[in-house]
Amino acid sequence: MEGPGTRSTLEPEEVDLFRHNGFIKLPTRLSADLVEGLKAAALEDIRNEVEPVARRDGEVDRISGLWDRGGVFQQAIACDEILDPLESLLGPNIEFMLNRHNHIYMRDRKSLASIELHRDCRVWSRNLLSVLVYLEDTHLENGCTYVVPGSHHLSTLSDYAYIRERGALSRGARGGTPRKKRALGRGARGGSPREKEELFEIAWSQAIPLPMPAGGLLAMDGLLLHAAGKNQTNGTRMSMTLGYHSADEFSLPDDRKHVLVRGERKYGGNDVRSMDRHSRPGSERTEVY
Ligand SMILES: O=C(O)CCC(=O)C(=O)O
Repeated sequence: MEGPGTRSTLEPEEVDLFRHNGFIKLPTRLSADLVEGLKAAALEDIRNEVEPVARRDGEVDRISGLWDRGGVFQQAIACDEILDPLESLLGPNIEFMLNRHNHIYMRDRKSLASIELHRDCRVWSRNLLSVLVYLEDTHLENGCTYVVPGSHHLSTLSDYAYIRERGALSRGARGGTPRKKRALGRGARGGSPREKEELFEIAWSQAIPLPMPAGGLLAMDGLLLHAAGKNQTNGTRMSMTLGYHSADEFSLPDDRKHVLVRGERKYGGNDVRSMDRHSRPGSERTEVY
């Protein structure tokens, strides 16, 4: 039987598991050289505070805008180890998102980033595929990722604000800044404080930890509830978060928030003037369905 790293595409069973559970550990891994290159480049940009960055207590703990940093970052974002298995989930045409994720976190004991359960997008109609790239071994002690399997199917969580709100409250209690309250989706369960508490407890009680090796790759449905664990060691826990979409028939050729990293864009919206079965021979018209 093939081991991890020897197969580059997903088996149909893995695609089914992804759809069912909302996540899949990819069979590929980044090479040790690429991981070391990424860590070195990230640490240098952190040291030199190369913008855009996020800070905690005045210290840089996240570098953003990875694609625009070029070099080893772009190499990793568009590498075969990520895009080959992604083709099994997204098809042959793949775009990288510049306006979601596109960052590297360096988490230490003090880090509170993404430790609340959250979704990476709010509704299913414009979902994304998140890929977590681990630059160090992650385990229970240094805060591996937690996921709630199947939670991407939960329509009652159509607005995850209550989960975040509850998380923000607990974060506030520990001295952080509570997030601004957001309105719940119409008809969503979890309106009362008690219901919010219940949903939060249910979600966390079903969360499972996913230890991953350095270079390991985790693909998640953007609606899956997940969180980073808390780093309880004196070391760091570095990971890169990337977002991908299919380049589908609605993808605009001049979209400046997405970069085509594999295949092609073939725009097929109804505003394209074309001859088709609805048109009279010799005439052109815009089809609107
Ligand atoms: O690093 C993790 O385990 C989760 C990261 C995450 O949720 C994010 O970057 O949005």
